[in-house]
This record gives sequence, C-alpha cells and structure tokens, in this order.
Amino acid sequence: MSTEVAAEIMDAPPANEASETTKQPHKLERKWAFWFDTTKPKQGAAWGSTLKKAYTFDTVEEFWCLYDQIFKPSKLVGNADFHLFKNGIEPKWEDPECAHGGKWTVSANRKTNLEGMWLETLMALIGEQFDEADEICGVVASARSRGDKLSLWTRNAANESVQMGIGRKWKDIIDITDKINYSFHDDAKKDNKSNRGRYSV
Ligand code: MGP
Repeated sequence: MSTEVAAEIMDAPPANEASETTKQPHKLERKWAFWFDTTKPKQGAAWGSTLKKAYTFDTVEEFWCLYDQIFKPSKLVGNADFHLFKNGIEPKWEDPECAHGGKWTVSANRKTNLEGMWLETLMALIGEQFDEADEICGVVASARSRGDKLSLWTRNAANESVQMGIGRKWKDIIDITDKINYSFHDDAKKDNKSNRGRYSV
C-alpha cells in the first residue's frame, strides 16, 4: 500500500490541474496537519503562544495545494517554522506522543537545499515510506538567522535501534552523506547546553 500511495503522490497533479477523469481524490493512509510558528512571542509570553495549527488534510490533492500555495520554506520570513505532524499530535515536548521522544536534525539553507529536503521528507511521510512510520511524530523546517534546519521528531528516544533505522532512511530520502545527530527532548528540557546528540548516523 505504501508504495502505491508514494506513486500517487509523485504522479498526482495539483488539485487545480486534475483532469476531468481523475476527480476522485487520492486518500492518504492517515490525516496530517500543517502548523506554523513565527517563533517571536511577545515579551513574557510562554513558548508556543505563537504556534498555530493551520490545516489538516488526508488526500494527495489537498497536500499539493497546501504545499504549493503556502508551506514552502522559501516563504518563511525571519525566524519561523513550518511543521507537518500526524493529526492529533502537537509539535511540542508536552504532547504525550512527543514527551519521551527526540529529533534527528540536519542543517540546511533556505536558499539552496532546505526546500528540496523538506519536500522529499513530506512526501516520504505522507507516502508512509518509513518502515518505522508509527514511531514518527512529524517534521519541522526552521528558518534561523544563525542557520536553517530540518528536524524529524520521533516518539521513543530511548529505542536506539528504531532511531538509527529512521535516521539512516531519512538520510537516503534527503540524499545527504554528512553525519546527523539525534537529541532527546528530555535533555533539551533540562538544560540547553547539554543538549548534545545522543546518537549519530
Ligand atoms: P528550539 O526552537 O527547539 O531551538 O528551542 P532553536 O531553534 O535552536 O532555538 P530558537 O531560540 O532559535 O527557536 C528553543 C527554545 O524554545 C527551547 O530552549 C525552549 O525554551 C523552547 N522550546 C522549544 N520547543 C520545541 C519547546 C517545546 O516543545 N515546549 C516548550 N515548553 N518549550 C520549547
């Protein structure tokens, strides 16, 4: 099934280009949500106060429409994030699905490779290309003045073999050979400075 879904994602035209004969939308295996964060809360505001759930979708056509019109990292201005998460999971450490998780992070650049890696990751997620798909929460594209990045959030940080499998597959998907690191949300919560990579691949 996942190979079929992946083929549909690759082949399906954006909704507004669909021909008369392909009017049936192509259903995804699950529902997803796009989020965004301007990451500049007013002084004193809690982290997350600018984080917003924007759209949910469960068809290939809706995905292309949202991606084409809104969720391209080149449209991010200043320090801001786009997120694609499974519907029902919030892109926060506080969400029960993320609470014991962590993330693989890759450095990127909005002007060169962030857009391509983001799109490849989105297609792999909604096309269910990861063997460990149930272990993944979502992905975040972050525009930062000190260096853009892409982070793949997963559920069970302590399960090293699962994380290594996801990390290797992700590197294939985004076509990079540089080492990437996995950090635990628990470390980030306790002390930023000790938030070093626990695994690398
Ligand atoms: P970050 O956004 O993951 O790192 O966390 P980044 O992008 O390197 O830093 P930024 O300042 O440029 O955004 C930055 C800080 O945001 C953390 O140290 C926390 O204080 C806060 N923060 C980030 N996340 C993902 C969460 C979260 O899920 N929950 C809470 N409570 N705070 C968070």
